[in-house]
Amino acid sequence: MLIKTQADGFIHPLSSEIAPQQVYQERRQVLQGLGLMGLAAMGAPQMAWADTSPRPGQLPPLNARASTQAGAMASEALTPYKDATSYNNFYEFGTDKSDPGRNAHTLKTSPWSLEIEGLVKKPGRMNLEDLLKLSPMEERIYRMRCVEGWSMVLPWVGYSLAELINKVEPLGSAKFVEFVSLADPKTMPYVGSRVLSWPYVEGLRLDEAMHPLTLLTFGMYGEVLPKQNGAPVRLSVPWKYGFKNAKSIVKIRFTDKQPLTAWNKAAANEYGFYSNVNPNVDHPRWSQASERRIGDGGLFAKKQKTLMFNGYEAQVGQLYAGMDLTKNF
Ligand SMILES: Nc1nc2c(c(=O)[nH]1)N[C@H]1C(S)=C(S)[C@@H](COP(=O)(O)O)O[C@H]1N2
Ligand SMILES: [Mo]
Repeated sequence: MLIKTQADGFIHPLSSEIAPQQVYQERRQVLQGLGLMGLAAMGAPQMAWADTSPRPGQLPPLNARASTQAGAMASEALTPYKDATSYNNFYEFGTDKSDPGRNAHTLKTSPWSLEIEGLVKKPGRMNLEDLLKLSPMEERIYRMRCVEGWSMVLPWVGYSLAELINKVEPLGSAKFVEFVSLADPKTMPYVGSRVLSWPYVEGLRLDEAMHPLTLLTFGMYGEVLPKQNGAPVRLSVPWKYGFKNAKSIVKIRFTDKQPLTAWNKAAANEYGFYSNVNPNVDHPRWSQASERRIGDGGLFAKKQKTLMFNGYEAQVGQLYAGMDLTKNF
């Protein structure tokens, strides 16, 4: 079944129809173990909301117009859930890929609120419960390409960030959006360490933030986001390197100046503001021409070619018309 979204006109298959059977089979076994089978027909994305892990609040069910984009995605297998939750970057919990999965349990995701500030008509604090209700949830299957050379294919759940931005009404002077992650040294053991400056900050140009593909994300694999993946709310910007996807966001600020981001502060020559996936621009210390898909047979798996804009050029290329993307990396 192909579904055409009202909002963006992209045609796309639902994840439950793309997902290799064993992926959902695996989830099914977990749910069976928890005694939760029978709550919904297997295969329906809503199924996995039947999860007993502590939740920040009840997430609404998925909207029927669940969306992602078509093209190459349709043939790609989802990254196994266990890889997506045990191989992470979340430096607040350590710099090793296995650290977030082991340490992020201390993150307190409830109560949670998001502060909206800066150049908007309606600044203020929104609690998570209201944020969850702001717009219908959609499932979107996105590739994620980390700057370190690996990638995943993940079924995210959320709604376009544009929905929230429209609600708070940016002023004409707003040109950029800054995203600030929680920085709580009591629950995040590496906040205070010198690997990055804290809090973790990321940013987008306003038109990038408004693009329908930019997803304000509350879940993945039909469930509430695991803590190591940035619970209770994070970004998913599929055409940019993974580090643009700020996790556990507590503040969104509208500005007239390009935000100074955590990675840009740490190494400006390595991590530019735009950070669009561009296989033609090497990282100063390594090539970006190819990537290793996590879950595909480990370190020995064949690498695959990285695509311009991570494969989303048709949707987002226009945002950068006339820009030199080797200078604006
Ligand atoms: N707050 C915060 N957000 C973050 C990071 C981080 O260290 N802290 N790491 C980024 C990087 S480098 C990547 S690749 C993605 C990884 O997301 P995942 O663990 O859900 O795959 O999160 C990004 N968001
Ligand atoms: Mo990354």
